[in-house]
Amino acid sequence: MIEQRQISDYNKSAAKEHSRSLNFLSDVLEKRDIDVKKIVEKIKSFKIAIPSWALGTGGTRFGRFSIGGEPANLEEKIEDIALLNTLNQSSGLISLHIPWDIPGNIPSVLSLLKKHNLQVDSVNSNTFQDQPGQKHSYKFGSLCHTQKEVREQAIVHNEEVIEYGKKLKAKSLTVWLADGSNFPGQQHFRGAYERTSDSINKIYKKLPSDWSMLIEYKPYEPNFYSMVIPDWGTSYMLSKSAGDRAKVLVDLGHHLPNTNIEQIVARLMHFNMLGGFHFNGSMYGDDDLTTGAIKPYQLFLIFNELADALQDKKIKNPVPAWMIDASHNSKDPLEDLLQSVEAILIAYAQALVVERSSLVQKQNDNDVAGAQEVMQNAFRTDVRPLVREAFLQKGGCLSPIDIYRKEGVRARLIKQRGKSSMATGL
Ligand code: PSV
Ligand code: MN
Repeated sequence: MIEQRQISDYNKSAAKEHSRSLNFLSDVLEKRDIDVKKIVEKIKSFKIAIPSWALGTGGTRFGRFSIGGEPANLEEKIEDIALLNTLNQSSGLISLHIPWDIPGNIPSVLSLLKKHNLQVDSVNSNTFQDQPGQKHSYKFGSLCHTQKEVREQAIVHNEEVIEYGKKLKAKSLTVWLADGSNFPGQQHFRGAYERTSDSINKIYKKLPSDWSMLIEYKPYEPNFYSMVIPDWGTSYMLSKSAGDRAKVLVDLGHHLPNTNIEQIVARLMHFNMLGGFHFNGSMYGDDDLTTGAIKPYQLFLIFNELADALQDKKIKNPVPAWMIDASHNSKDPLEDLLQSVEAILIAYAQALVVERSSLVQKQNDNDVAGAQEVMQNAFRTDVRPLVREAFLQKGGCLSPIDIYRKEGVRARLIKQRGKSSMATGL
């Protein structure tokens, strides 16, 4: 859709303005003793997975408004992700949800991925919906179900997902359960936990030895009285009982309003238990809005904890698997994803310009106002030139969303795929 030549032409036209703002920022940061080159390298190495289900317009229970030109199959989804990655060179990973995106022809999917230099990230199982022809229903739960046959069906599904993942060279399985209850008394809490833990342990045993398992929590929705895995503590306990390669996955939208997510992140990193991360933006709950659109300061604070732990030699937690988990119904999904990737990298860059030793000093001295100054100084620094420089150095575009619009990509996709093509997903 967009050729390398068009990207270089765009970059040439924006080069002067970019160097002016980068030089200005470099001066500011050098005065703070911050190594600009190192930061750009760190931004360059940050890779975010795009979920195969976020490329179409999302819907709500009140309706879905297709934008047109949506990818109708996995191959077209891969093409869309390739386009995003051509522009920002930071989103070369695809996360698949099965059975929404069953890879029909594995060799051709693999060669398409190779052609576009993309890799498969975590594979996700789906036991929150019934599929046509499925023997047992998940209406009253899956891995927690009171009936053994239902639990077994859900376990077998997870094993199938692992098999697909092995063929596609994935290295982790993400498990998110909708299991829970809507009314007090409906479910025996301890029994439901025990059955879930037992099922997860069985799935874990089927994981290849170089795989990890990511256990995602969510406080409510689709069940509104209780969820079997409502919080990071439950994910943590389930992981501990499954084995060393089971870890917690934090989805930003899966917290009650005003939860201190950055503290959860710090705690999990401290115990080497943060395995994965789902980015999205939220006002109230699991709103699936664009990352950073509503609470950019919170996103920065979360990155501050991640960056702090990642540079601390005492912390053994490897870099978590980053993924965007959003799909909105009022935007072009590709524009939404470009904005999310950029917002994530900006928050990361802001965290990298925190004057860390000064912050630690202020914390140790109980200099409350001083510590706040350090944090806000970093947050209020316009670090966008660093992110643009990272795009540029990797062969991407200085402004992915601008070129996407100028080249009229959506109109061309509609022409190619039709006005009513719909992507699979929620
Ligand atoms: C559930 O709300 C969730 O965050 C899980 O990660 C699912 O896999 C995904 O959303 C489905 O959109
Ligand atoms: Mn999620």
